[in-house]
Amino acid sequence: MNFRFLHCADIHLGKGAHINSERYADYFRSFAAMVDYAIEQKVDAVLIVGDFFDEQEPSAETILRAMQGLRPLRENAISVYAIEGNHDKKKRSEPSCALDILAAEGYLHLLRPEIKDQQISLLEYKPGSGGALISPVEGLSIAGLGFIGHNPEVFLEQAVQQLPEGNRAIVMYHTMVVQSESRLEYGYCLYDDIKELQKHVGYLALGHRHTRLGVNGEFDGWIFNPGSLEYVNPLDYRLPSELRGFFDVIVSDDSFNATHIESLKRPAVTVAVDISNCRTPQALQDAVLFEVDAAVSTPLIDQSAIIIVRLKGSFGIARHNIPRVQIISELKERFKAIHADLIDEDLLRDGTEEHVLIDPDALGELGDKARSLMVEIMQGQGIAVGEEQDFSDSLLDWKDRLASSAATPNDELLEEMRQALTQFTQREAK
Ligand SMILES: [Mn+2]
Repeated sequence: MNFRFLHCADIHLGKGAHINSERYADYFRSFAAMVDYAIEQKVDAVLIVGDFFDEQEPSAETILRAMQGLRPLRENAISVYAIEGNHDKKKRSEPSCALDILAAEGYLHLLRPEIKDQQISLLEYKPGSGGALISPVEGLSIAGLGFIGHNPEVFLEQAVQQLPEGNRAIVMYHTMVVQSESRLEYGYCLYDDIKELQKHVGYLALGHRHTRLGVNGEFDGWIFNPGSLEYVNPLDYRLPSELRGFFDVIVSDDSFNATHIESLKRPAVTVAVDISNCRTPQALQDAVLFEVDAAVSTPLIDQSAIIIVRLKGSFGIARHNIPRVQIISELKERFKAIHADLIDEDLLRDGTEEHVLIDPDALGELGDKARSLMVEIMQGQGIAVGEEQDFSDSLLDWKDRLASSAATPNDELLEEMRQALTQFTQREAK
């Protein structure tokens, strides 16, 4: 067999728009650099394992630039296979999402399974009519599962049973695999629950976790996660750059040989500043600027790096007296930072955690938690038995839709909502 592909995930196109146009462009630039690599190396395919877009409803500009980014692959006949992630998946109340636009224009093949009554079906993929299973070359299958929040391990097992026998298989799945139950969160798989599937899956291509997994043979060497291409969340910046990138994978008759390639990204520095002895706002500001000056070299200044300051120690002044705005504008001015931020370490639950409530970018994760909580409440109350997940997704989609519609939703919208939600209440009455 002769097949070579790139495996990437969590591109988050559209991110950074609220910071400035340059930061917004960074995400496209990082993707473009990977596309250049794909063409130079003449790979056969690129796999995008979820969260290509940062939002469910990317702006028209973001969709346009995504198309520009994908076009060279199309021109070079490099196939692109994509699945939805939690950030860019189709809303339940709508028939299609932004990825469907790209698929309809021939930029990528969107693999999407059918899920009905808690049963997943992998239909054979046909351009124009969808499906989740494709064989790009004889003897090899690619299955795309997307993001399934609730009990992802159950759906993975169901999907694996539908893989064609005799073929080697790549399964694309937007989920995180963890070793211990204490790390388990909504949308994650516990390794013990899926390790038997190794017999049937040659390469489990993951997305969702923004740092790489699989370069050290973790999880018996068949599970790979490339990490995001760019830094996505504020706490990402402090981690080494090489943890994020994409895999270059050569499939041979008896193995998947994956090499992790670090992606191009905006340089970032995180500077920890102990402010225990600062008694005045001015002293605090001086301490921050002094430490940053020591940590940031001229090349970093020339590249307009991202500068994150983490305040440590017990404060000599009240938190609300910290001159945040002033410090951030000083950092931008003096060190030409494209983006600067102050993180108050004492407010972080745990310095090593990836999800922090004060992080505005973690709102997506918070949405996931809301879903999971809603499911638990429904299960406890016997509401929509067996369809708790679907009902919860549906309710949250409607909440979003109503929030973005006019103050008083029109009759048409209300009727649509009635139809979408009635199925769940009827089930309960049975
Ligand atoms: Mn994700």
